[in-house]
Amino acid sequence: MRFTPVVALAAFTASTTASVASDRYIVHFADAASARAATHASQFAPTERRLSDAPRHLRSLAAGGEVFELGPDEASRVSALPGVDAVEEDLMFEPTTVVASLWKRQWYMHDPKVGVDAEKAWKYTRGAGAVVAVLDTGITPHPEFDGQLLPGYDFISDAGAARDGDGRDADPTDMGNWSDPGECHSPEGKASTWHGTHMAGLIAARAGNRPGIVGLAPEAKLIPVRVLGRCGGRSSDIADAIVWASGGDVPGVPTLARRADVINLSMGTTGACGPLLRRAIEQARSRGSVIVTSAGNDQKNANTNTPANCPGVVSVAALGRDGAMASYSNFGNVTLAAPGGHIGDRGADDILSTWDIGKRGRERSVFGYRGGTSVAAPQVAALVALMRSADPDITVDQVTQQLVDNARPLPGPCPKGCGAGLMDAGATVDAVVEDRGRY
Ligand SMILES: [Ca+2]
Ligand SMILES: [Ca+2]
Ligand SMILES: [Ca+2]
Repeated sequence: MRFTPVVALAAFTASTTASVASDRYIVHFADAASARAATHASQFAPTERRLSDAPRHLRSLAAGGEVFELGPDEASRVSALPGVDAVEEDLMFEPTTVVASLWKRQWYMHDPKVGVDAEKAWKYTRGAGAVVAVLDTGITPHPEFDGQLLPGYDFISDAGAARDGDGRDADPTDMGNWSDPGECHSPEGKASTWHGTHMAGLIAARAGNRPGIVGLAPEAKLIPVRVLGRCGGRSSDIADAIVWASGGDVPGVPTLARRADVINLSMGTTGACGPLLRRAIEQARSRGSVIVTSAGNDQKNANTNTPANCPGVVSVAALGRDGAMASYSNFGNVTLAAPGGHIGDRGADDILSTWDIGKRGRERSVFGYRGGTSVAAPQVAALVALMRSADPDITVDQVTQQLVDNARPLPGPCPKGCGAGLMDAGATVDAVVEDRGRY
């Protein structure tokens, strides 16, 4: 007996549950007769149909193919039926900066090869109770941060670099770090990067809102700390901000009620780790804050880049979409690696996060791609938040040890050294939960 597509479609869709949401798919049939039979029969589907009761034919397409409403589970099985050549999703197109759900584009979270296995970690925790300080260019308003932010601070003491009219203040809003031609070692000038906003989204963009992304620790809280302005930031401001974010006293600035569990430093410059940064980092560690830094994008050993070369930090190299060390990444003296995408032509192989569309001042919240060791570090910082959420008593050194012990082998080559391997959120949080109370 030969099953027609219609009969076969009806036979298996009955076994799917009503809880499976239907979606639109384009079914390509092998011949006109199969198409006619399928589309004709589905006209007799009940008008008050429940979702996924039966495939519902919506229309025939001028370029060939029939639009059906199918559950996502049904689609793959329909494609295997006799008489069906192919099934494709009726994709939702929107303006390039905003799409309905961006989870599929967050490959760094779930790609089986080079992703960090967020979903396994989320079986245990989404970061509730943990606090992450992001020392960066500040923060911009974005729907992804609604309810996610704790009060931050602006540590930029030079008003010209801060662009907010004064020195240090309690408002860490990013005023833009664009440069005019000839400024900041840039002959052509540069657009604002909204770098801090991008880092913050990777850590704790909230879950559940659409359109949107989700951070690796969506229930953790963010402390936005502004230290990088026009042409960058000074170690004097950065060191004070590290002390402050870790709960220490900085003259003239209200002390934090609760120190950050982890401080993200996606920044660097060539040189040794100076005495000031060494002391600030050691003090922060002694108060229980883990320091995560980018390894740097200089294609050199990370021991040439500071703060990546400061004692006691977790330094993070970057992997490309293929799982090999990214061409720009520093290497060698690093703790581990995380997905970082590419640099240059920004696209789907880069790391998607929160952004603002403004070229100078902020204008409108959007999502955008960025590559670099900068975007690798916050994924590790978010993992530290998950670890502290799972076990608030885990020490700074135990955090580092668990990150190293549970990293997985690199999917691609890194001949000059990527530390312990690829960060693995699932395996690491699993191990922290397993070891809880055993230290
Ligand atoms: Ca200011
Ligand atoms: Ca300010
Ligand atoms: Ca979101």
